[in-house]
Amino acid sequence: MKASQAMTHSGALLKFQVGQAVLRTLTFLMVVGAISASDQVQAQRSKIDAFLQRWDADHDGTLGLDEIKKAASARFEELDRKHRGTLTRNQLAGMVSFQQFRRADSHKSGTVDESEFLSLAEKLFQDADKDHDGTLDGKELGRSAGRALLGLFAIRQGPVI
Ligand SMILES: [Ca+2]
Ligand SMILES: [Ca+2]
Repeated sequence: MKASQAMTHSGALLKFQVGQAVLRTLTFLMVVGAISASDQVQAQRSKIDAFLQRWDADHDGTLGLDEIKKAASARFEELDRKHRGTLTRNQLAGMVSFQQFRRADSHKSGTVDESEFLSLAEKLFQDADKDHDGTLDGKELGRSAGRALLGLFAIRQGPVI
């Protein structure tokens, strides 16, 4: 074998080996990605279940508007640590979008009071109630509109901050 041929050969072999290593790494990352995605779905599921169980006062396995309003009222009080009766946009950061906040702030005071917060929860409840039966089941809570509602309670997909 000539020197140049040997070089080409080892170059090709090196490329092949690098290719194999990259492939292995990609496969590994894909597997890890799939596992963590299903972990996240699992974590999300158990958060929804925990939320459902906590607020399902009549134990029918779903959340009605009155149950959501109770949860929202408790959430408002939890967030309003200084008992001002209002929440600023900063206090709701990461839970509601800017647009949601503006829409919720019907008095245009720059803050959201408890009745405005409950109206927002009611609106999100209605958006999430896809079959319009007046209650939210686990499936409806897991959809994007359901997750928007759960966002008020800081229960959302992905890491909770
Ligand atoms: Ca219920
Ligand atoms: Ca429903």
